[in-house]
Amino acid sequence: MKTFYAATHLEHSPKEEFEQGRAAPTVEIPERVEQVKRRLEERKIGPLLKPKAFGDEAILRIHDSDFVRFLTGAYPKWREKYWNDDADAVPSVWPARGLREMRDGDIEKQLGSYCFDTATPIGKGTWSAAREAVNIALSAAEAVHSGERAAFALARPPGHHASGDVYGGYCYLNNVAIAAQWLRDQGRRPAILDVDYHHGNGTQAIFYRRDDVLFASIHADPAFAYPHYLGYADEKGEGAGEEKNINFPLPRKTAWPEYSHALDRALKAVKDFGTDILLVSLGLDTFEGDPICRFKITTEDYLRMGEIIGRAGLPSVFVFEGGYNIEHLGVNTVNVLEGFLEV
Ligand code: SP5
Ligand code: ZN
Repeated sequence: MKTFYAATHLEHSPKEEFEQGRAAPTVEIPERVEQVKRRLEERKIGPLLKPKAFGDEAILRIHDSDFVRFLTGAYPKWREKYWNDDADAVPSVWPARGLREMRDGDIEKQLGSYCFDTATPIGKGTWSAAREAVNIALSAAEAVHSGERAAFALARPPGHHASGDVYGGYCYLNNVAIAAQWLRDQGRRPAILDVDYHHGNGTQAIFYRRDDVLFASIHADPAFAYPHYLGYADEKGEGAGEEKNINFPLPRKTAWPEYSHALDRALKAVKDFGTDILLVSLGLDTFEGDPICRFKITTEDYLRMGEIIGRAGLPSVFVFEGGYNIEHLGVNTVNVLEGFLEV
């Protein structure tokens, strides 16, 4: 299996995020991707390739141009306002109910309007890393579109929490959605299976009213887990998109028997959709040892997860999302890919 990787992500290295009432070191760090890269090299499951440079058109099929323009210039604008400080850009005020939703002007105003949490800082290298992550996802999609059985986009920052004009959850541009749209534009019929612990609210929002891309997500119940405001079972799509959005919210401490049941149901929906290419939002934060999550998936289970996905018999594009147990992240990730390849 080909893996696409670029070192650009190393420059996206936020210092802290804000949650539970305080600033804390972020868990979305460069070492995540570097661990997976090392494990891939160890296991020799295929070449590590540099991504191709795709134009902005593919991004603009999913994201609003004002949003992309904002992300491109946010850090310089922040630096210009706070020239005597070196902190990353994080919002501190939001246009909640009763306030005006204004997206232009002052950088503080823009941050609150485009970002939905306090965990997604914009630093010096954030835009170039997010931009390159898109190239990585598109390169993997192109490889599979051209006939490979599967490919892996080893990219960060992740993408599934970002929608057309809102970012958050460590995500800026929605890599998997951009890749799915690109595949649509090549005439394919893609489905997205999201196995990250957190609901892929951005991906859901992007395709919610559409009948040409299926979104199925297995995640921690938002009644107790991030992102809290989306990902419930009654969200089934709207208008043309009716029944093309499927959520499987699961309780705390979910282990393999219950998880695999949801996975089977999700893949059945993927097949019934007439999918001819599968994109997997591959988050490994369902792991029993994840520092910020509460599922009980084991290292062994990830092999089985890969096998079950492989048995769906679809050309598959794996796009890296979350997963924060640095020590086990490499093995867990590559286990999914090896499980897939064993089929
Ligand atoms: C891509 C991805 O996995 N994004 C996840 C973003 C989650 N950000 C906030 C999570 C807050 C969880 N806090 C739990 C603390 C337990 N000590
Ligand atoms: Zn996650």
